[in-house]
Amino acid sequence: MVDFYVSLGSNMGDRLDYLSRAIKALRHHSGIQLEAVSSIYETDPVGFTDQPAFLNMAAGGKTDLSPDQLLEAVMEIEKGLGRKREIHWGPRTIDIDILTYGRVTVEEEKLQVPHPRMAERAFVLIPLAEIASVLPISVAPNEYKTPTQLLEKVKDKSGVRLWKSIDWEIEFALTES
Ligand code: X6L
Ligand code: MG
Ligand code: MG
Repeated sequence: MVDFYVSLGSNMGDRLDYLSRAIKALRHHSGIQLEAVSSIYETDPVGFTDQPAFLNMAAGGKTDLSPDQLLEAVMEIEKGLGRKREIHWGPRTIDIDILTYGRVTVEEEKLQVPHPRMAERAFVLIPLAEIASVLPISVAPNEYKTPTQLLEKVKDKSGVRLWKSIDWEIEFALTES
């Protein structure tokens, strides 16, 4: 079993419902044990800025899937929630990105772990720091930084606002079953 973390985002339709359904799908996957979910943040779009605000969150747990199988699983969930790949960096019902998989580094064409641009993104790091503040993230060979350390270098965090605090009832249900 390996620890993993994902980042989730939605900026189309009922954003909270898409996030909830994605969490539920991860929780019900036989190869995944979800153990933590963050609060939900409303975030200004970055990259392609002319699109609606996102809701972003992070989640983590343990898995006996390989990195490729985990990617397969999250892509299946995205597909089931109506994810269409239209505009690059454009609006999406749901986006699930694998952030870390143990201390494993993956450098494949369709999968890079740790997520290569997570270190600069407040919309990824702020939710992640909430549930995994001391997680070691490989930033160079044999060099690890925690989400908290990475956040110190992010200059502008103003585009990330708390939208819904961790729902302790959901959190409890996650860890109980
Ligand atoms: C220069 C060039 C600076 C490109 C930034 C940043 C590109 C992020 C793509 C960039 C650049 C991305 C989300 C988002 C996207 C999300 C928020 C991406 C891919 N996904 N904005 N933009 N939340 N707030 O989940 O992350 S598109
Ligand atoms: Mg993404
Ligand atoms: Mg993605």
